Amino acid sequence: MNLQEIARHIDYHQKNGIEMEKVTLNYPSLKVDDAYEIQKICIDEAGSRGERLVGWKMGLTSAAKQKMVGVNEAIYGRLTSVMEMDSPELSMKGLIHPKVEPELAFILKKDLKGDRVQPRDVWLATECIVPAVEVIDSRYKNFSFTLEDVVADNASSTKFLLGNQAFSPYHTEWDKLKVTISRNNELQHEGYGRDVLAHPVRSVAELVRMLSKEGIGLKEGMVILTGGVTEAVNVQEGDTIRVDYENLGTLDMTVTE
Ligand code: 0L1
Ligand code: MG
Repeated sequence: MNLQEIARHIDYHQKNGIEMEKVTLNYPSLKVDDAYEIQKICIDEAGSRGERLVGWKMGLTSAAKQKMVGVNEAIYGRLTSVMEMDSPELSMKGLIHPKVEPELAFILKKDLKGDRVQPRDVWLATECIVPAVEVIDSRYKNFSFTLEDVVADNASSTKFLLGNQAFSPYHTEWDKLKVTISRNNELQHEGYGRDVLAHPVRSVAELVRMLSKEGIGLKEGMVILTGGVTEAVNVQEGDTIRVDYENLGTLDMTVTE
């Protein structure tokens, strides 16, 4: 099994927004570690086109999301500079079947590394927390995949929007924050910060511990998407999305051609 070749295949479909068959159909013996290696090779390939690694995401951090896609563990993916939206307009160009989900993003002021990192280390390393929206768009047909497939496809990472207002990590009890997501003025889902691995700070700590297996860590200035606070919502051209973060404000997104 040639991981470089599989990565080239996935990178092509990611870059061009074209759907594909699950890679595990042709490579049923693919292991999760191989899939993370493929993910890394794809991002190196994107790096050779000028994309910079700006952060990381945790995915499948709630029991509800794991059940929805039939995968039993949290996963991580890499965020690059082209994924960061600089306006709340999401163009459907290059997207296949996007979904959006509310997130809480941590922005770091210190590096974090090691297999024993605890929430207290994360607090000391966090500059601020920002309400965010993630756009996921699996390259697999029908959004259907195994754990190995979704890891190799960079945890469906596609775009993310950070709110304009950052908050001190000590501003509120993030696990008690209620978040709702509406599409075209109709409530779709609601959740609480605690739906992300009991507390979003735990998601960052878990990410650091997972990365330590690859011998890497998080760097100062990076953005960490901690995981969907609610289920994801399908979007199409013409939709408007509003995410309400209780007393921390709202984030709006419009979906265009
Ligand atoms: O961000 C997420 O939780 C999504 C991870 C990948 C699974 C999916 O595409 O739904
Ligand atoms: Mg997410």
